[in-house]
Amino acid sequence: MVTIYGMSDSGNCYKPRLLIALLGRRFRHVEVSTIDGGTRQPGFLAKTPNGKVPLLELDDGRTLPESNAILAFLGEGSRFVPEDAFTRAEMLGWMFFEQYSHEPHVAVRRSLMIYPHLKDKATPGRLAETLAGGEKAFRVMEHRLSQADWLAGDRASLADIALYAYTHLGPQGGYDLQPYPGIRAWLGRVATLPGYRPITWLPED
Ligand SMILES: N[C@@H](CCC(=O)N[C@@H](CS)C(=O)NCC(=O)O)C(=O)O
Repeated sequence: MVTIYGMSDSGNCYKPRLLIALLGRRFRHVEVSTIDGGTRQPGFLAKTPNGKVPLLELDDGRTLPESNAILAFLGEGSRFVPEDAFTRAEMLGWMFFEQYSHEPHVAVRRSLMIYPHLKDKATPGRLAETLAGGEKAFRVMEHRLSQADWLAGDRASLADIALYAYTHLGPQGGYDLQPYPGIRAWLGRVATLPGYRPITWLPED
């Protein structure tokens, strides 16, 4: 059984948990937090020198960092990876978009707003910058989701899982999702996929 080292309230760490839930598979969760210094412990850094969660560990000891790479590995051959090469590339395009144009604003602003230890970093300038960046990302998503049910192709893919994670947490970062009816309808579609589990879900053992 695979192990995921992760922080339970992190959107990046929720992505692989959600995919595994949708696939009906099992995994072991090991809580490693940025808040208590867990990601900077020598034992964790020995597994992943970049010191970030999530980290996937296989039974043979191999490790894989980067949430979207973990999605690609766990989702290989599943219904969440389009067979058509162009649609698959569109899925990857949205996953790269998530990491470069969405997460650095939407996830960062949420962290600035919910974690007391980051209060000093939540300057008016940083909050304004991340608000504008996040709203731009939502406008790009709305453009697609006002015309289509899913981000790539005509069914849910890894791109939807990757972008769902922090988009549905947007209000915690002070984003108003009311102006984006396409995004709101899509959030509802993801949340009704068979096997869906919320971010608070962790396996029992
Ligand atoms: N690009 C990475 C980002 C991972 C990331 O930033 N994780 C945060 C928690 S959400 C973290 O581990 N931060 C610890 C640190 O930067 O020291 C991914 O998608 O997995």
